[in-house]
Amino acid sequence: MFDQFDPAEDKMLQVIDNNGKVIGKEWMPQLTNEEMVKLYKDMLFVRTLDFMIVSYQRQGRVYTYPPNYGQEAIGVAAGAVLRHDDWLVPAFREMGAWLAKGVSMKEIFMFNMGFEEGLKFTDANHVLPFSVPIASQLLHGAGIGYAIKYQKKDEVAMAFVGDGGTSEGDFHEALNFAGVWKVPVIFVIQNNQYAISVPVKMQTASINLAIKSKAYGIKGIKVDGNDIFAMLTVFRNAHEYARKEQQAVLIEAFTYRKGAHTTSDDPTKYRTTDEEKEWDKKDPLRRMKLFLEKNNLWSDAEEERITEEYKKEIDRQFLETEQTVQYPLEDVFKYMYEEMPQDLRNQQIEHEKFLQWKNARK
Ligand SMILES: Cc1ncc(C[n+]2csc(CCOP(=O)(O)OP(=O)(O)O)c2C)c(N)n1
Ligand SMILES: [Mg+2]
Repeated sequence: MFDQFDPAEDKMLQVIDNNGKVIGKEWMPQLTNEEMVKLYKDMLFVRTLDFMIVSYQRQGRVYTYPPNYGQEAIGVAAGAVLRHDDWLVPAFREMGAWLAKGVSMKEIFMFNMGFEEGLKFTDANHVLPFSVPIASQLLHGAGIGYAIKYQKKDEVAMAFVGDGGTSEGDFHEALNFAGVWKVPVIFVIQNNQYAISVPVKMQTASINLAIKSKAYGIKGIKVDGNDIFAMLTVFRNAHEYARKEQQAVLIEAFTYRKGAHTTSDDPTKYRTTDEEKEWDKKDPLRRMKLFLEKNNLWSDAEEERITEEYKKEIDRQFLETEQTVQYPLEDVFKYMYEEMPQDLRNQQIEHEKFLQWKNARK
């Protein structure tokens, strides 16, 4: 696979076109009808959850949130390939993979409500916390890969980053380390065309991002990130290669962030509606749905029914989270140090006095 899609020739692996027609038959992953429908339902679930979190944010019930809208195929395909003991090293926009690894909706809600407990991931095995310091997680991923190899474990690490993250030193250090030490790590760049308002052409003069693999002596491939079949094929191959050959891989998943960078961003300031419309045609759910409909595996009625079910369950869990989380003031002060230093203690006393004064005024 890697040889047939040489990043130097700017080739991109695709299986279905914008109308859900199979154009790369030899790359169609082996799947039963049920598995295909499940992949679509997983993407639909991520999209529904994502929209609902944005709406909770607009109601002032969660803080800043980075939407997954348009990028659902990547996280869902990753989740379908990662095994229980494999390591997921997230950035902050791959919800399908988090859910598949066992991160709960409540934890996602809590994190976005500002609670550190949201990162405990009680039922998820080998998942690192979401990483906002761009690209820093890749070094952790490379280190985990080294540990896997050193301890001779049958595991693989998958580490995510955005297109903007490829301009960070951490990205290059992680790939260099992984190349030299030959570690089983799959680096995934979600190239969603923007780093906040900065377009990808301002990040690099390279013809694509996958080609950066060459400088580090590892395999690299560019894949249509809005084509779930293509993503699955590439992840399956990369997983097997990383595991069997004990080598790192770089995957560029070519996609588009249909939503805002975060809920505090306004993309109309830096991109055109024409561009957005072009990418609407490549929407990952739209394409997969057209494919399923052609094969009589899906219908609008089914979609409507199941979306309502999802919404009810998401809302139920969100309300439960809202009702159970508590925010003791001392957490703000106690979180940073094992033993609180005196100046912080003084701040806490001062703040408590302020609150007493404030409450007395009510
Ligand atoms: C080291 C660092 N620098 C700057 C920021 C501020 N920041 C947050 S997201 C972002 C853009 C990231 O773009 P990209 O890597 O393409 O990921 P995307 O948000 O598109 O998924 C920046 C600059 C940060 N979080 N960390
Ligand atoms: Mg980006």
